[in-house]
Amino acid sequence: MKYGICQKAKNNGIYNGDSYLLLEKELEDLVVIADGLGSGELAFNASQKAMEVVRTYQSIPLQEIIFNCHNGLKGTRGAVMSLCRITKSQNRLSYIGIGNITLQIIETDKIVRPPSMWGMVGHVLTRFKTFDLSYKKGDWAAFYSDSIRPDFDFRPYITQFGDPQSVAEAVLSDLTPVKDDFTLIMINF
Ligand SMILES: [Mn+2]
Repeated sequence: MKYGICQKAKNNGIYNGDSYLLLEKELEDLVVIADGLGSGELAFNASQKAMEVVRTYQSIPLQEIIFNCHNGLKGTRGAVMSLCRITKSQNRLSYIGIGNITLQIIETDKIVRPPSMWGMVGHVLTRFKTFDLSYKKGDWAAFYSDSIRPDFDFRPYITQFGDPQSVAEAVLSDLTPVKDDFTLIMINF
């Protein structure tokens, strides 16, 4: 399993309001993106706070991590977030997305895009659920913030570039100048 990651701040800014975390362990990986509301330093602070909370609570169920983030982000701008726990021995992943943020699982014959729940972590959190999904070796996944359209087609990039870091860099290059803070995590399972 291989990861590729690219980030870029809107307008070449100093602060990217998006933050991400990739915690790779022997049995499970945890992948997280938070997009702080708005942009600039306050958005950065909110999404960094989310990463701090996730680090602290990384081993508990995803729903409980979200609740802890919701409490921890009170008093900040708030953030939309996606969390994914990948259980490598079972080729399964569980996913929660809150707000305008996307996961695509790209298989040879189809693309699976589990829906995000409405809300803003730190401000409004209503009902949400965890999606349990499976993948096969060789499948791809793309996690990203809303600088990339939810239905963006990564397949031509995968075909052309083949490894996750090159794919992420090529997508960023094509979307530059980015209209919003950009974060893309590509995974080749
Ligand atoms: Mn954004």
